[in-house]
Amino acid sequence: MAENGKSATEKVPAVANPLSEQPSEIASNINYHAQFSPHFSPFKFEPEQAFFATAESVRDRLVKQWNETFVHYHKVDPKQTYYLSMEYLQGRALTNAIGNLDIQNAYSEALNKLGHELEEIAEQEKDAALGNGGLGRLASCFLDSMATLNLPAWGYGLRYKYGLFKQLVTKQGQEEIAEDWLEKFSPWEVVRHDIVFPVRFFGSVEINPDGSRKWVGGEVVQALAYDVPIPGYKTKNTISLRLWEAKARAEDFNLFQFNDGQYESAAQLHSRAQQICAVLYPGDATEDGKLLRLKQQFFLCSASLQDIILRFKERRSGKGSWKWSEFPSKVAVQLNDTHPTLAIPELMRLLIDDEGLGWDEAWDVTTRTIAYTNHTVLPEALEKWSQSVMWKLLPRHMEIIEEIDKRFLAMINATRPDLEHKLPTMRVLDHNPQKPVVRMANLCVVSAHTVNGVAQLHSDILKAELFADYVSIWPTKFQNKTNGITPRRWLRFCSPELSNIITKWLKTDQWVTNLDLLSGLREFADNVDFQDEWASAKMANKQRLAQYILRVTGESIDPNSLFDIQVKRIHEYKRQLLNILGAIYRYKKLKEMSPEQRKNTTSRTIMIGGKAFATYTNAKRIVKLVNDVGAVVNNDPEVNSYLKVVFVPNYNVSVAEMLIPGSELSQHISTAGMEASGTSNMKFALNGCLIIGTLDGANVEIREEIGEENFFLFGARADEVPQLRKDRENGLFKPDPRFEEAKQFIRRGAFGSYDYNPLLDSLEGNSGYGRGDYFLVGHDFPDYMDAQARVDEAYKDRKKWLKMSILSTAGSGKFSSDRTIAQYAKEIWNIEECRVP
Ligand code: HBZ
Repeated sequence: MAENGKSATEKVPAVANPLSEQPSEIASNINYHAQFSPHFSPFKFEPEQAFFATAESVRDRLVKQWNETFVHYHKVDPKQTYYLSMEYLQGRALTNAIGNLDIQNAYSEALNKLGHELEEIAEQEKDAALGNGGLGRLASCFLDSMATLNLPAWGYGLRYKYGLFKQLVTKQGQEEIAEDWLEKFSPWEVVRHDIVFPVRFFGSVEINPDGSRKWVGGEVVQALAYDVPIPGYKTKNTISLRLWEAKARAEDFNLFQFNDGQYESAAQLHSRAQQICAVLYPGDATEDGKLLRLKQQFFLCSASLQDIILRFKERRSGKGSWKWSEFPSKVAVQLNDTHPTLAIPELMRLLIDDEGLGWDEAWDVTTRTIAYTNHTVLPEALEKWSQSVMWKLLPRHMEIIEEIDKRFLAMINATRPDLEHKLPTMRVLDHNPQKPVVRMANLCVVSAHTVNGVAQLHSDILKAELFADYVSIWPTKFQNKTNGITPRRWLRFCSPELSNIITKWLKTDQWVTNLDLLSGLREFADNVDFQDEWASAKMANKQRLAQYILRVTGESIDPNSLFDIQVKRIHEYKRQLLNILGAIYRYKKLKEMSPEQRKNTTSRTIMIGGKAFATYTNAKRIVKLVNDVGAVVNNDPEVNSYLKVVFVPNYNVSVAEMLIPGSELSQHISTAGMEASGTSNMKFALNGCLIIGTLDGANVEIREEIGEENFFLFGARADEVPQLRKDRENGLFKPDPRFEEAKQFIRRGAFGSYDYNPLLDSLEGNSGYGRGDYFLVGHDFPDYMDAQARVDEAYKDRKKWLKMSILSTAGSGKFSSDRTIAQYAKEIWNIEECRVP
């Protein structure tokens, strides 16, 4: 027996059938792993050891169906999609895997037999945070839907050693700590020692005697595959997320130098290779940082394409003779934003230089294979790479990009003289003499067969603005694919209480894979019994959240107050500043009220969470401001039973799974036209949380679906924003007195002595860098406060609020990533279900 009396037992456990669903057999399989897949000292079986042994026992089942999926796809040889993304925000995998395998109860019981609770064991797992925010989490939701829909599809990414940093919040504000998610190891990944591809950097281009070209020299790094299984919900299909790790070759270690005592230079190539996958997005302020980021991007593209081509050849050669022109009928490659754009010239290079195709044939194959998703219209996020850096790192690819640019130019000159004057902004290469760059978005638009935005408004803006000039050339190239979220992680597993009620009243659990069925809840929206059950499930989730907040912040919050949450990356366009200025105004008014007057207000707990990019000064000031406001408000005995302001530290996928089910109001308040879609808005609405928001991104469609009377709308519309900015420049903006009052309160030191003037100054003046209120906080403030007043009123009417909450969930069916992925499959990839028998 272990010291704590919990098993793993000293007896040799009976070798259980690893696929049995009997709790006792599962328990012995967990025991078996604790003993025979040892990672710790023997007979230790604390929650941490129990987690790893449990995960390994779950992996046993996954491996079986994973292999079957692979074999089946190989045999059927369907057209397959490859999702290329520099980011995946997977979060934890245990609860999700057990849930998708539909063996929750058996595992719960098995762990009880071993003296543990499943929930506690699941909390031992570290989040896999190989992404920054929405774009990375979207990729992970998509994988879940691809598997659930039995689609032949895989993800490709990088195996960063350090993912997104851990956020520590102190009196000084945010501090970033490296987070080593592999510190112990990940029980989910399987290293494929047989899957290794060389990836070249630098070097030069040689011309062969026959005139063909060859990229030679430079440095070569090995890409080694690590696979993570992605199980579908209640299906055998289990797909792969293949993450590449960079390794130097043994012969790159200079033994001679090492023996000579030159240890560092002996291992130079090894340490250079290790840098490639060391961190998610190294800061790109320095030249070195830029080069490393570009190396990462190319590393992902080259390794993935070599793998895809090899698989294509293997599968085709089993079927007799084949032609390269068939490649696009077997392979679809989706670029998650421009980060993997180098897949375009790399596929061209592999086809032309290695496979001997002519330009036209290679171009035809490439353009029919590749599709591109845009996730932002913010100019600073549109990738541009210096041509000189590109020539240095990827000389052959620059030749190919020049040729693509040249042919695009020739095509416009020959067929569209009316567009000639637009060429300076339409071309792939920007020949600005100061700093010539490659515009990655333009390269994608010119080369991809389909370009899509991620919500209707965003796709409309792409067509009307960013890519307007291309639309008349390729009118059918541009599509919309409104984002979605997986209903498994974001309702079924994160809120079992609410899920059970939904299943009970709908008399089916089919909604988990057919989310449109939630509309069936509408007929119960006024039913008192249903409302009571709904309210008690929400209350249970609020209590769980309150305990969590107490544990991580020391702040005790009242589950009877309105839980108001804004969690997302901290960015000026997302306007956390609008939220906190509203909270400050609320605090000031509460202070001015008599105790009697306060009793008539709606008690609120405002929670704000999110990470600021390490070098984004204003974002870090916002984090600090929220904390400083919390410190004052929460310790003010006059008001703190009516208002609390809490900064939730280290917001990540697992924290979201705790916050969202306990939320009642959530804020999605970006300046209209700036948030491409948003996806947390969908998660909140799905969990019966009401939204206060602008007409931006997917908010527009959420409001349409759940009904405008169930959405607290405020603020300028996207089409008004340019004129409002101009008016402001012309001195026509008249600030609301409430807005001035809130800012003055901070400036006068109500929240401590930290100098918030530079942050507040960004809201002043009519124009100028970091001034002139580019994000229209001042313009939208009065409308925002009015919408907040409507929230307070609505919350006082319990029945009305519950009805709105139910209708939010009932109207969320459209936002399942199953719907999004089914649309990609049909309208972009042209792939079909391939179910493992
Ligand atoms: O992609 C987000 C959008 O802001 C959000 O509106 C949308 O819902 C989501 C999914 O489509 N974009 C990002 O998350 N973008 C990044 O994380 C990013 C990462 C590296 C960059 C630029 C952007 O260099």
